[in-house]
Amino acid sequence: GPAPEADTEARQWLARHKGEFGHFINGAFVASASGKTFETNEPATGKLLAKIALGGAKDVDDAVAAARKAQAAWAKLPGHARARHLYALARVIQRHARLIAVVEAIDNGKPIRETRDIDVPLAARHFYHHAGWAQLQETEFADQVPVGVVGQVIPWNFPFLMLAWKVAPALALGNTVILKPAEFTPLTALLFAELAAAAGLPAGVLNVVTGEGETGALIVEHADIDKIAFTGSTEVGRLIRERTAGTGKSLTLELGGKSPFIVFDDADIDGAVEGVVDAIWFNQGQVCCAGSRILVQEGVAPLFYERLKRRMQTLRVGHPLDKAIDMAAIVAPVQLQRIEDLVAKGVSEGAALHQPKIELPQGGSFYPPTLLTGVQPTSIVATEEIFGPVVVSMTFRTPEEAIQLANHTRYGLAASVWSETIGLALHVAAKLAAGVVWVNATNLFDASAGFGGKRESGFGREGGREGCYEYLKPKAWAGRKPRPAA
Ligand code: TXE
Repeated sequence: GPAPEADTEARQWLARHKGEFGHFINGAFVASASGKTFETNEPATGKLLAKIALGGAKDVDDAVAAARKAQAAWAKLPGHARARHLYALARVIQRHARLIAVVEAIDNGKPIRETRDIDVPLAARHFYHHAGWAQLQETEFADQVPVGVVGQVIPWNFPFLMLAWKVAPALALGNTVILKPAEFTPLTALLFAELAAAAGLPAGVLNVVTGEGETGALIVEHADIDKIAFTGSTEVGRLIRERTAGTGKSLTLELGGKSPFIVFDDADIDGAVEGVVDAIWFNQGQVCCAGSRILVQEGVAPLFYERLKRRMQTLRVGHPLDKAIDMAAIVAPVQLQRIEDLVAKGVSEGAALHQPKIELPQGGSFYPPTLLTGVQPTSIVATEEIFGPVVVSMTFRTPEEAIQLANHTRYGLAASVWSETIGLALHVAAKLAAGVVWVNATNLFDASAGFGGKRESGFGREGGREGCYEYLKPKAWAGRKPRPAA
C-alpha cells in the first residue's frame, strides 16, 4: 500500500482551505453568488475530498468581466514579457510537482507514477514550449491578433494536462481565460490558479469557474466570450457546436475516439503486447486516443492473444498513491457503471470476455484490465467509446482489410500500426483516418506536435505552431503612406 505520509502536503493544502473552495476570479478565491456547492470525492475510497463552488450566471459574468478587463493590458505586453510569465508558470509547476501529482492522483484516482512521470512533466513542458512562441509572437505571427477572451471547458481524464494544453497557448498569445474544470476533478485547476497568482500572473488573466455541465453551458453561451475550446464527449461537443453556431464565437473541439491498434504478422509481438498495455491500460483506458480496438492479423493472432493474456495476469490494480501498481481507480461510480454495462452488452452480443484473476481493492471504483475477443465490427463495443480499461479485438487477413476495419468508425483521433516492414506500415498509416498515426509505438505526445482529430473526434489542434493559430485571428493591413507635409 501507499506510504502513510505520501499525501501529507496535499492534505495540508486541503486543510488550509478548510476542505472548501470558491471560484478563482480576478486573482482571488470567491464563493458562488448563490452559495451553492458540490462535492468532489476520492475515486479510490469514495470519501469526500472537498466542497466546491457551483458556478451560476453571476459567477460566470464576474469571471468574464475580469478576463475582459485584463485582456487589453495582457495583449499589449511585448511577447518577451508574456514569455517571462509562462516560464514562471512552468517553473512553478516543477517546483510544486509533487503536490500537484498527489492532488491529481487522489482527485482523479489515477496512479501517482503516471501523474508524477507523465501528467505533471508534460504540463510543465507545455508552458515552456508556449513561452517560446510568446517570445516569437511579433516575428512569427506578425499579422495576427489574439482572439480575446476565451472560455475553456475541460474533462476529468487528464485534468491538469488538459489545463496546460488549453491555458498555455491562450495566455502565450495574448488571450485571457475562463476555465471550467470537470466536476469530478476540479482540484488541480484551483491549485494551479493559486500557484499562478503567487508567481505573479496578473489578476483576471486566468479565471477558474467550477461547476457541472450547466456551468459549462453558461460559459458557452456567454455573449462576451470570443472563443470556446472544449475537450470532452462527442455528445456535448455536438451541443456546443449547435449553441455557438449562431454567434461569432470561434470554436475548437477535441472529442471522443475508438482508435485502432493494428498488429501485422511480422510485428515485434512482445513490443506490441507492451504497446497494448500502454494503449488501453494507461490511465485505466480513460484516454481519448486510447488504442481501444485491436486488429490483429490471423497468422499471429493465437500467439499474440496468448502473450497478451499472460501479460494481463501480471498487471496490478491498486491505490493511486501506491507506486508499485499499474492501474488505479475509475474516476467515478457512474463511469464504472457505464463500463460494466457496455461490457455486459458486448458479452450478450457474443464477445468472449478475458479478465485476469487478480484482486481488486475494495471500497472504491475499480475495474480489471479487460479483453473482448471475437467481436463483430458493427457491435456496440466495437463502435462506442467505452472509456475504461476494456479493449476489443478482431482479426483480419490482408492489409486492405485492416485499413477498411480501422476506418470503420465515426471517429478519427489516433491509430497505431505494428509491423517490422516499414513499407507496409507507412502504406497503411497513410490510409488511416486519424489525426495522428503512431508506428510501432502508441500514446506519444509532444508540445510541439499539434494534437487533434477528424470526423466526430472534432477539429482544431493543440500544441505546436498549428495550435497557436487556434488562439489568433489574422488581421490584414492596407492603405497608403501619409503624404509629406506641404
Ligand atoms: O463528459 P462530458 P462525461 C467521453 C467518454 C465518457 C463520456 C462521458 O466516452 O465516458 O464522454 O463523460 C462539461 N455545455 N469523454 O459525461 O459531459 C463537463 O462539466 C458545456 C471523452 O464526463 O463531455 C466537463 O467539464 N459544458 C473525453 C466537460 O464538459 C458541458 C473526456 C466534459 O464532460 C456541458 C471526457 C454542456 N452542456 C469524456 N455538459 C475525451 N475526448 O477526452 C457537460 N459539460
